[in-house]
Amino acid sequence: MSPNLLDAVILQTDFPDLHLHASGKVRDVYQLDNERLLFVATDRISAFDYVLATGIPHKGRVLSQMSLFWFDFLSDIVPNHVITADVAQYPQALQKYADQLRGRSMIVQRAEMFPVECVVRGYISGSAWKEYQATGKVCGIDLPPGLRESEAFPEPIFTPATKAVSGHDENIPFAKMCEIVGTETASHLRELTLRIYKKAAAYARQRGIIIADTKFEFGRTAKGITLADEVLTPDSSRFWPADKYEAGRSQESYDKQYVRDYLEQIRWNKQPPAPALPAEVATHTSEKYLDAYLQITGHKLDV
Ligand code: PZK
Repeated sequence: MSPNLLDAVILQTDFPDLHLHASGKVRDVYQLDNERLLFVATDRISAFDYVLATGIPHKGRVLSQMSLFWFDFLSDIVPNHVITADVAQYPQALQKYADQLRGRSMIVQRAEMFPVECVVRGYISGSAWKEYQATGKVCGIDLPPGLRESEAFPEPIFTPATKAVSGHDENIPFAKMCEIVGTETASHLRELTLRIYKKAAAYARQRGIIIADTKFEFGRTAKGITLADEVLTPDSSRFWPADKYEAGRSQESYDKQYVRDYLEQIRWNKQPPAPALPAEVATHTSEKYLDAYLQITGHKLDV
């Protein structure tokens, strides 16, 4: 291990001869050739919509390895975009970056991505809770009266969204999704999303984690409709510790609660620049990600 854990953190990778394909708050995708992309998870963390100045040790590897676990777990339901995460099998041109890539990257099949986010919610929280309180519906779906905050829906609900120009997701009715991708594809994506969520959430629940909601991105490849991006990580989902769950109030985040509490405590105005975190907040948060990985997969991630 590095003498100082925070020194080992990768906030920004350095691949001078690669072409960026897409860049997110905490992960980046590079173009390799017409068929393949290189997907890289950094140790960056976002909170209250901004990337913080401090990285979280091991976070990129945890999220990458957790996605790989779920891709395999779900492979009986849906094909996925992963070609390999074994750096020794990467093209020669990437071998000089092996130390930056190991454990936090994968080579994926390039897909024709559907321009919709496939969101599924098993429990009512966040924007869905606000909307339900105001209207009795969530994304146009009628729900029984009397649901309490964080309560499970009678059945998980599919609430698609599109990426708005702001970068925020904009919920759309299922009928709008049908206009965007076609009725047949929309129905197929809805069915896949619900099946995947139910299988994963039942598994995670047995292992002490409630997956309250999550978001999938799919694309079309030679294998047909293919699961892409990252899957069922704390960044793409709400994970709640099951042993602290109680309906009727908001739930603590499995991974980011300590970060949010710190940012509230220092009374950050939530405008850039985002502050740094004290080392103990970063290391505590790192432990939460490592715990989530252990809880879900049953193995420790090597640190
Ligand atoms: C793709 N994103 C989202 C944005 C990220 C990821 N297999 C694929 N084929 C074609 N395109 C994509 C994928 C995947 N996965 C996904 N953008 C393009 C995204 C920003 C950063 F890491």
